[in-house]
Amino acid sequence: MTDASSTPAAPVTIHRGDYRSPEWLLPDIALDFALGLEQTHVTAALSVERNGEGPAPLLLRGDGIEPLALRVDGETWNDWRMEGSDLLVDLGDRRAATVEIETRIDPAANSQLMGLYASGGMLCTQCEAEGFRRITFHPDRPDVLSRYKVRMEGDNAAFPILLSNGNCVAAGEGEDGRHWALWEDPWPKPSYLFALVAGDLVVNRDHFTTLSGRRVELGIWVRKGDEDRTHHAMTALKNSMKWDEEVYGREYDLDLFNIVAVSDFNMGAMENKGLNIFNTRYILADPDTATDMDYDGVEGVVAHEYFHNWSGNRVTCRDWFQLSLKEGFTVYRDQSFSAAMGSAAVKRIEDVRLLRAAQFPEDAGPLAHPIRPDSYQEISNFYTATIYNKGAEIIRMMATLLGPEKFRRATDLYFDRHDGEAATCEDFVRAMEEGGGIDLSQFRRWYEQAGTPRLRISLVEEAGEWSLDIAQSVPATPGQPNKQPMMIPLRLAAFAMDAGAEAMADTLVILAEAQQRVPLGRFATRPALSINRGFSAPVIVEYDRAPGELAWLATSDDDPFARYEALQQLMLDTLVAAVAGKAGDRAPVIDAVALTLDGAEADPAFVAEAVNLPSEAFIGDQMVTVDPDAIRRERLALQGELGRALDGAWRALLAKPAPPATDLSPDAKGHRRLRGVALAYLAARGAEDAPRIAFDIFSAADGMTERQAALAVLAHGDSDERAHALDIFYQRYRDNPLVLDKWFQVQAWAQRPDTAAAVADLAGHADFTLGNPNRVRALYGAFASNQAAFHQADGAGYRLLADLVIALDPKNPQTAARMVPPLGRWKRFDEARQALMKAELVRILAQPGLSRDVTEQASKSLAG
Ligand code: B3K
Ligand code: ZN
Repeated sequence: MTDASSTPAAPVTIHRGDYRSPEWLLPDIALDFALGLEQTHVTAALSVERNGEGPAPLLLRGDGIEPLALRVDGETWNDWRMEGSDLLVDLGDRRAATVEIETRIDPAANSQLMGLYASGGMLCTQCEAEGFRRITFHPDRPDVLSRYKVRMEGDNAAFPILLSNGNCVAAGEGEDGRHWALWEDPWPKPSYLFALVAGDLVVNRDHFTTLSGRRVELGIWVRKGDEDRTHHAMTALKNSMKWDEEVYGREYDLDLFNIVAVSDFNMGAMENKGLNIFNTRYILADPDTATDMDYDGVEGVVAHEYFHNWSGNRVTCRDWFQLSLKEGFTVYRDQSFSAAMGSAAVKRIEDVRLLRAAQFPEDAGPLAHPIRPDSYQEISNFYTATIYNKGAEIIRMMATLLGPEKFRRATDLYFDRHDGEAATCEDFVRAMEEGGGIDLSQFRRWYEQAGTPRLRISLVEEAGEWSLDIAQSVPATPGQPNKQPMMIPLRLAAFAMDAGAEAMADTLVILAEAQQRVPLGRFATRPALSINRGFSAPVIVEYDRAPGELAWLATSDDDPFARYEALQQLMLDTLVAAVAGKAGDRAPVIDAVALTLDGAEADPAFVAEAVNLPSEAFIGDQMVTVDPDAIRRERLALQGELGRALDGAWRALLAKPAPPATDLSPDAKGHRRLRGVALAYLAARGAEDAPRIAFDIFSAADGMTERQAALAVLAHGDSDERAHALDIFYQRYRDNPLVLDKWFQVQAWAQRPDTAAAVADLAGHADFTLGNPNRVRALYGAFASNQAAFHQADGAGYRLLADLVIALDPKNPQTAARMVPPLGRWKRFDEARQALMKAELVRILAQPGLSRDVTEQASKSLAG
């Protein structure tokens, strides 16, 4: 149903330079909720104190709400007016007052899933970034911090569990089967960290004893029947708490830490103080329903939200332009945590793969923005791969520049200095400078300039002395035509291929100039170069290496990331040449993959990553004009060739029994991942028995990793087994929403000529709903990432996505806006596709009453 209270489109641009400190502070707030699914009555008592000198009225933001009553210091107050959806209260020359406001909301009608909303009979909140103003009138800006007291009352049968931030200090029975609870959070916080949950929930309880010996009660709250699927999340939570103490010296600061899992949620999870709210997808896991990747996702997101308790909550953001201050840093922290829990090398490969898949294209397109943007229309559109993942890379570079000890000193300084404050990115960089004793003046450009820097590298020799000539450039991006050189920490090594001996040990070079010569040393012969080891900087390196050199590095480099990179580059060069019509020699790729497979027993997860071909999208990113059909054809052809040439190796991997699904050790996960890759190669080679082998694996699987991998392989093909497996899967899991999402997803991923038509059919399936963001992402998100299907030449894919955006926008503008960017990549395609993509953006923009969210994304995408 349509959410009538959604904000109408009003493209007002907010500029970072316009920041002014708040005119009024709000040290204390008391909220009283009379809960009901269709009607919740809210009374907010705001204790306000004048901060500025002037007589400014109190500006309270609102969205889709009206004041039912307004009192100042207990007296009815008439000196107020509405300005758009905001409330201005004139308090005369008062310097302090208690302003009481009553509002009424309808959580069941809240399809935006922002503010207080109903999900499956329970009530929950999402306030970041600007959802609190949909509950009550409030300054709703992150630099206004308050101590919260929350009283809620509701029907005991419908809402037996009543939760909010902090500690429950009192509870009792009311009249007519109602009951109440009073929660107090001693830590001042911005409104975006407020949370409330009321529902019929069960709990998995545990506890954690902090470094200083304080006992913290832990609870993960879920719907009845789901409690057995919360153990992995609980272990991840306890491991995160311990890791943050050991690595950052950060202890938890309340006696209680609760997590609630909700099915209808716009993103992954939310770090509300002491009461994290999660998408069920990142809490629920058991071997029968969750893949190894799902398990890793649970661990990573639980850690991410927990780490926000310091990087985000204790030290929060001054304004939303500083979003990367908490998000980039927290992603860096969760990446480091996951690296410590499993294989650091594989985690780094995964993180870089994600950066290249999601962030590099964003940085090269119409929506490119610096990690600290200069302006926005709708802040929800800025929860991007740039803010999160590039933001994390920028923190990582500072950690690299400082080294572990100084980085720890600098983060201690940052946390201690800004504890309880709303800080800026500049505060963080200054703490890095002071703690690390280095000058980061030039490094600050990473916060200012959008676009992925490119390094053009050539190897030069003069009288036996070898050096690198490095030219760096940052491409023009919207609003930023001219760029300055960046400070780039680049890890290098050089090897003598003949002797197998190292010619230049791992070295950190700091680039700062547009053109720079980096001396390497005296070598007898041309060395093999290992560049950007560990992906020390988020840049694109252009350096021509012969297949022989790449093949040598793929097996002999001592840095696992560089080995992965070398093999991927070799594959990429081969594929890009093939797409351009140059049939090169496949032998170096086949030999390098074969040699890499020799290491399968020792490190199966790494090998699985390394031997997997680069994605179609990443191949497209290397081309001037993306040719989706040729890319699919050539990638399948190379996959088929590797399948044929190494048939025995793939079969050998599949012949061994799979590790039991309950074994979640890195080794077992690695073996399962490699078996999935092996099966895909066998199928791509067109082996006659491949569908049967895949179906056998599907049927015999004792867990979701193997089952889903086999189903995905079958979904690409056209066998009888395909239909059979899809049907079995559907019948078995039709009542499990998270698993049913996978059923939609594998079909949208299918590399088949009829996928766009299949997605159109699936959109009409009885189990498809626009009301659940997970389901929308499972079908349309997967489809938009299926390059050849989405870019089908007749434009059917573009039409499908635009139809979705138009249908979803009135209900859930935030999720609708997230579906727009794939249409914005039109510049990368041929003229016919460009015209079709732009026509869909024009059609979206012509919709009456379009949200601010979609308006911003579609108009910027169209402008290019
Ligand atoms: N901070 C939240 C994201 C909120 C998104 C609001 N549109 C989750 C996270 O990054 O941890
Ligand atoms: Zn976050």
